Amino acid sequence: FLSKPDELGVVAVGFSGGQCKPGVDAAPSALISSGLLTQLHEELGYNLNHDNTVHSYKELMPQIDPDYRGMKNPLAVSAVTQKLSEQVYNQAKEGRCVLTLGGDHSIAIGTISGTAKAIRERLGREMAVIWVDAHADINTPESSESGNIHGMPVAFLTGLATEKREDIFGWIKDDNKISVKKLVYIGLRDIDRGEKKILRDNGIKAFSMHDIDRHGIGKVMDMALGHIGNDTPIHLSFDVDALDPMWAPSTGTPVRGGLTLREGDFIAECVHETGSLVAMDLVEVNPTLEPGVNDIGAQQTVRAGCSLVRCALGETLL
Ligand code: NNH
Ligand code: MN
Ligand code: MN
Ligand code: MN
Repeated sequence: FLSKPDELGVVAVGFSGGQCKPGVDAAPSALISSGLLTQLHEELGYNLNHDNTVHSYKELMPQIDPDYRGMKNPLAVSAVTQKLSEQVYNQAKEGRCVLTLGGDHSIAIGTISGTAKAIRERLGREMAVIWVDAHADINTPESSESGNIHGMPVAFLTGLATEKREDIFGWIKDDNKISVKKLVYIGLRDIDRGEKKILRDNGIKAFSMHDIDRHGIGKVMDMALGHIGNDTPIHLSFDVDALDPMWAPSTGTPVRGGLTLREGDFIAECVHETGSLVAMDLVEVNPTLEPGVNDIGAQQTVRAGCSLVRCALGETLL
């Protein structure tokens, strides 16, 4: 194991400023109320290092936050992710695997920048990222059609997007970044035109739903982990919208034709089996979007999210 096997750092991030729909900030409380942390402690045996707080970072919110280079809420997202980066870094540098419960996917700017730096310092290694998502989230501010920063985290984390202003992601330094060579996507099926060009031009490894249909999830995981290489620290960033809306309907941008819950769990299990997991994000659960009757969609989505996390942390290990 590249992290202490029985310890887990937990950061709960109630933040929704990376996109326009309220409610994704309620996910950490919903996941925790449904028993996730208790299960991790009592059933999987982790010692949890958690401040028992769902952070909303209200104190960091600017009074006015005008669009900048087309980005919406740039000051807020930058300030929150910078603070989160430090929280995750502090956990990871102690050798703990770090679980972050989001929040929208913009928070990965904070989590990945924090782990990347801690892993460099602690292990002298560059970490890999497995990004499981219907979307590639690799827009630059200029290529983005929406201006939502949750569609841009990978661009800032790889240095494909940069900004000098310290208060708008200029705080992301080289030691916070990851290489495009160590990035692998799984589950893609809704990629913007500009993103397709970025993926092609940079030769980024991506397994779309088409690849999963063709090869099956087992072969795809062999190829994905083969690309990363043995013994490479892995940060798993899991957007719940990678799952088909049948399993995870309560999310801001559902896209049909996604992973079954079992395929999602399998991805998480395979990452666990490597022994190289150093951090996981679970993002984009929005329990206030309820397509079903009586909360059923939200409950289902929360349960799916809990399952993904437990699988990544070793639940199904015999
Ligand atoms: N690609 C779109 C954008 O940049 C959608 C991103 N939405 C997501 N990403 N949910 O995971 O706005
Ligand atoms: Mn205890
Ligand atoms: Mn995403
Ligand atoms: Mn997505």
